[in-house]
Amino acid sequence: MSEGFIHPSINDNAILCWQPAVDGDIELRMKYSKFEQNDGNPKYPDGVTVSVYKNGENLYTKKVAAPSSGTNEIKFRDKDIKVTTADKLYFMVSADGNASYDGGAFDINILDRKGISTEKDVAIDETETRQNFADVKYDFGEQGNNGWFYQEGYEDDPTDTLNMTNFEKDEERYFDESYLEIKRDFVNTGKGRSAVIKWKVAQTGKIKIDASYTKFKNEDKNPSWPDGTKVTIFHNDKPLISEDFEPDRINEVTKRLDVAEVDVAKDDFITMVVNPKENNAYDAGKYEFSIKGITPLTGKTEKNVVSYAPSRSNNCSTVEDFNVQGVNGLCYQSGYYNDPMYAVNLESYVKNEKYTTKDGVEIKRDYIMPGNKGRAAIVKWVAKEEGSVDVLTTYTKHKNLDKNPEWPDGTTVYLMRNKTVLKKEEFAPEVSKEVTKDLSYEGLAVKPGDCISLLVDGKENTAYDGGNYTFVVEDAVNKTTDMVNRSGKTLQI
Ligand SMILES: [Ca+2]
Ligand SMILES: [Ca+2]
Ligand SMILES: [Ca+2]
Repeated sequence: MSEGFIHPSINDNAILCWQPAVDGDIELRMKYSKFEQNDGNPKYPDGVTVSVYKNGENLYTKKVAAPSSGTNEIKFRDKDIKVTTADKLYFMVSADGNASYDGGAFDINILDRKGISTEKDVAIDETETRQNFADVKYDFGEQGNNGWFYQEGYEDDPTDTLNMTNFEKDEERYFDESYLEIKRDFVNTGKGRSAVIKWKVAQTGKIKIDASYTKFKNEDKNPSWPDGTKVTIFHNDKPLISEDFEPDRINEVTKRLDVAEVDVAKDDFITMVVNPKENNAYDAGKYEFSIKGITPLTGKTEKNVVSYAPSRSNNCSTVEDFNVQGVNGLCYQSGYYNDPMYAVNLESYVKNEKYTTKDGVEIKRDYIMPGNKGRAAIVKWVAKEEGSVDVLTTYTKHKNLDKNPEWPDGTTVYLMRNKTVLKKEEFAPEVSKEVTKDLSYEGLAVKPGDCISLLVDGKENTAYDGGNYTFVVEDAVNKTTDMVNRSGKTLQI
């Protein structure tokens, strides 16, 4: 018996024994490889029997033949064994009829499973309606944030996985003693542990998945030792796409694992599993993993709140009319794809002051801030009647005061009628001055229900993307008829 070898004799079983250090729950993973035989009479070796016992209780028994070439491998896994320090686990190899070529090797892993948690044990904050838009790059943080979980797994299994417990806030990483490590854009497998990044589906519908994995170079002293990784994207337990990454010594290798379309139900899971294969040497890599909804967002829109009552006309002003959703035809929304018709009303409202979201969208009567991962901030007005209107609107980009002035990437601002772009302006992240641009459009023909939107897109990041805006619509024909007493006071125009 040695570290990599175990051989029974004809009269004596070979036995390894393990005794728990503390009372608790353990997971046992056992592999046994039966080495090949080279007997003069290849029919003679009769293999071995491998057994696992907890004290006198048999947990597993398997007959393993001696192959004439290569190895025969068996695996046994028990995820939940209760142990006390008085218990003993035995791993036994018996020679059976004869001990000819009965050599083999154990690989035994015992994992402490006390106090484990899974995605089922963590409540996701659903105080705002969660949408099928998520991106590890932006959402990375505590377990459950925007539906994401960072876990350890075993081989390719996406379902039976455990939350990593050691979240190092300052380092922005999950890390454990097996060297399993997950960051917002970096992943390393652990010894015998797969890295699992899992997202809980927010709403029933159709989504697309954008994912990629970049395998770093193999720089091991023993270049033939690393065995690469296997990366798979699952919908629940069903693999959608899988790629193998060889331990390339010369190149970093990037492969995409995109899924163009998949039907999902609320509370399903979309999971990336990075399997270390047999060892985790030089398994580190970069990754991307994001979800985008295809079917419409969940929530209320202008259709739920805007009235066409006779008291309303083709006039509005955010400064005058800022209020609950729908008042005087105005809605304060966020959405994706730079499409104001792919948007929903913001839900969190501080009376007479602002609308906000947890991920940073903010709209006031004169201030607007977009969200990340493509979440635009939108001020939308719905036309009351057919006619011609003047849309008077400006946007003022605040100064870029970021410590790293290279990082902010500015905004793009659109004026749109329904899905059509009427005006578009780029705002660079200027460090020295505020920049105001006018996106007004005079003499715009509208029909009842047409949506006129000021849309602010934060681009790749939303650093210093806040800006002031004005947004006024005036009926181009009946300018004077409705200037008074819309909101109970006289307008000073
Ligand atoms: Ca034998
Ligand atoms: Ca590996
Ligand atoms: Ca930006």
